[in-house]
Amino acid sequence: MTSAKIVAILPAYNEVQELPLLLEQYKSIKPDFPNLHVVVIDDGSTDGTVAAVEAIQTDWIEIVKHGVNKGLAQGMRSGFTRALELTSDDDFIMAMDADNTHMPDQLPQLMAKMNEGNDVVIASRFRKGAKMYGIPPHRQLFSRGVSILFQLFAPMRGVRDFSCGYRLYRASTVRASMEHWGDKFISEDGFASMTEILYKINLNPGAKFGEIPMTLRYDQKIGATKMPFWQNIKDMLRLMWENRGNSS
Ligand SMILES: Nc1nc2c(ncn2[C@@H]2O[C@H](COP(=O)(O)OP(=O)(O)O)[C@@H](O)[C@H]2O)c(=O)[nH]1
Ligand SMILES: [Mg+2]
Repeated sequence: MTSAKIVAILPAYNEVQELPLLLEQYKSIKPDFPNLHVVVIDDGSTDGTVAAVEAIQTDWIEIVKHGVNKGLAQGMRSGFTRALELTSDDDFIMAMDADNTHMPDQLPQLMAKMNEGNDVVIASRFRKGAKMYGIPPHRQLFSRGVSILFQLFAPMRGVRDFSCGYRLYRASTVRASMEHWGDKFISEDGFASMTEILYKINLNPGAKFGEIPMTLRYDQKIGATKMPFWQNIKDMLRLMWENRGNSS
C-alpha cells in the first residue's frame, strides 16, 4: 500500500464501451492506493461516455466536461490543470488512454521507478519485458519508427517511447513546466502533444526520465483508434525536426 496522492487523468472521446471496464480496474487497485483520484476529461463525447462515468457514484472518480470536441491536446491541458488543483508538490499525476488498453495495475512499477529519482516515468513499449497484444502491423511499424528516429535525431536521456501516453509525472515537474510555459506548455493540437510534453519537461533543469516495460492490451480495444494516422506522421516529423540536436 502507498499513501502517496496520485491523480490519474484519462482523456476520453467516445469511450463508452471501454472506459467503464477501465474504471473497474481502477476500483480493484484503489485499496492499495487509498489516495488515488481519477479525473476523466470528456471531450464532447456523443456516445454516452458522460452518463456511463456519472453512473459510477464514488467521490474519487470525477469528470471534467468539455461539451464540444476540442481534441486530445486540449484534453491533456484540462487534465493537467485539474490535476494541479488537486495536488501539491510531493504528489503525482498519472496519465493514460481511456480505451482499456493501458493497465492501471502497472502503477506500483511506475512508482518504484519514480522513487529511483526520476521526474517522469514512461510505460514503454521498447524496454525488455514489454508485452504487446493485438497491435496492427502498420501501428507497430509507426511507433518503432518514431522510437528509432527520435532516439537518433532528437534524443532525450532515458526515453525510448516518445509517443505512449501512459506515464507518471511528479506534480512539481508538471507545475514547473505549466508555470514556465503557460499556454505554450502544450502548443501541438493533435496526438503529437504527448511527445511535445516530454520535450518541454526536458527543458526543466535536471529533469530525469525513466521507463518501465509496458503491457499494452490493444486486443481489448473495441472501438476504432482516434489517431489520425497520416496527420500524426506529419506532425511527429515536424516535431522531431524542431527538436533536433537541442535535447540530450
Ligand atoms: N480529450 C480527447 N481525447 C481524445 C480525443 N481523441 C482521442 N482521445 C483519447 O486519447 C486517447 C488515445 O486515443 P486512442 O484512440 O486510444 O489512440 P491509440 O491508442 O493510439 O489508438 C484515448 O483515451 C482517447 O479517448 C479527443 O479528441 N479529445
Ligand atoms: Mg489507446
